[in-house]
Amino acid sequence: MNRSRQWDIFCKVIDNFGDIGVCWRLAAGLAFRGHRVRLWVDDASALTWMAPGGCNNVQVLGWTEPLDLQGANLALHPCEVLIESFGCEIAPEFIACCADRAGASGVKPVWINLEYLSAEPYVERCHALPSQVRQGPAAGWTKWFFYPGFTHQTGGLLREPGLLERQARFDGNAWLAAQGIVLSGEKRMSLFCYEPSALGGLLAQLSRHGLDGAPVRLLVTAGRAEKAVKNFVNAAASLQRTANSHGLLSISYLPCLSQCDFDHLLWACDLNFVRGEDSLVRALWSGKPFVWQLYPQDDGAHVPKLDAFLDMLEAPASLQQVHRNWNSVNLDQEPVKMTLADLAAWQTCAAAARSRLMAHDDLCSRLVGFVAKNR
Ligand code: TRH
Repeated sequence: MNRSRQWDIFCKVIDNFGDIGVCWRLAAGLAFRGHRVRLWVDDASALTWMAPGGCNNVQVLGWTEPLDLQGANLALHPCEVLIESFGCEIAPEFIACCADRAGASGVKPVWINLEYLSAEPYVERCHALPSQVRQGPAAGWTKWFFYPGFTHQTGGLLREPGLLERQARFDGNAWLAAQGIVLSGEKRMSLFCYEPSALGGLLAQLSRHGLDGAPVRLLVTAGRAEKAVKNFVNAAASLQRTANSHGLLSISYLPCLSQCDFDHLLWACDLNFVRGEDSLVRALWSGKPFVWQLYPQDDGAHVPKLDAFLDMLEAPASLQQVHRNWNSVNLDQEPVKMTLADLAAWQTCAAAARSRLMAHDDLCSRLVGFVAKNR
């Protein structure tokens, strides 16, 4: 039985919502398992809509410079596990304070370096490797690399208990109606993306043909996706009909949703476009067909990352092609025309991937076990 511990998670919001999205989900997951968490974040503003209800036993603290250590009550609740998310470099005054306490008690916190998610082979090689801290007040301590991933030999994926039961009780039509979205038999697609160059082609295709002739309602998330869609709609007269729902494509723009409602959106749709890291995992757990846009890297590192993911997913050829198109790989290819038969094949693929991945322990459980072993 793993005992309750005090965790300190450090998060720097670089851009987008993935950093805070993952750290919040991790913090809430640990709290749910009976742990106490201090989440230090330099910009907590997204939590007002992502997690409006907060979470018992998660204390959100500003990552100010210098850090306000008084408010954290480290004397009463000393840090037992330290999480450095995505190479954010924990505040040195916090390390110094931990080192002071460790000197007095003889017990060092377990220091975890939480990395990005990938299905590439290096993840299994690098997961759980130690690295010696060479300088500063924590010289001689060990940092452990913890890589999320899709196999038993990695850190796993974030997944809360009771997810499938919650989904089984969910009523998509009622949820959409509560958002003010009333449908009349359209296929539903959600859109969470950056600015894919294939977006204009997708909108044109949907407005001309719908999905294989079936009308489509596109549910566009707030922020970059909304802006990208509006740019195309404003520039193309043929797309302006989407605003008043007269064509085969109609569009609804959504407000920022809580993480919980973001799941509801994915569950309510027939096809989901997701991006980054955390929404990809949620799309996998939804068991619905999805298309993933990776965070584009200047050096092209997202291309092998995409290939490894599609292999893991056992994606059929049409799904591979739509992913390559959506991520601007193989630009010489024709934009994919999606058919209802494709959607059915993608559904089979998504359901199979979900059941394979569900058989693995989730990331929080593996992390808690890892910490117990390495203390
Ligand atoms: O926002 P992202 O693009 O974040 C990315 C990735 O994390 C990537 O790894 C990183 O390198 C890059 O940023 C800089 O996508 P991601 O990871 O899916 O995070 C989005 C979070 O926002 C996720 O927790 C879901 C949440 N969300 C809501 O809660 N409500 C919403 O309405 C929307 C659109 C998203």
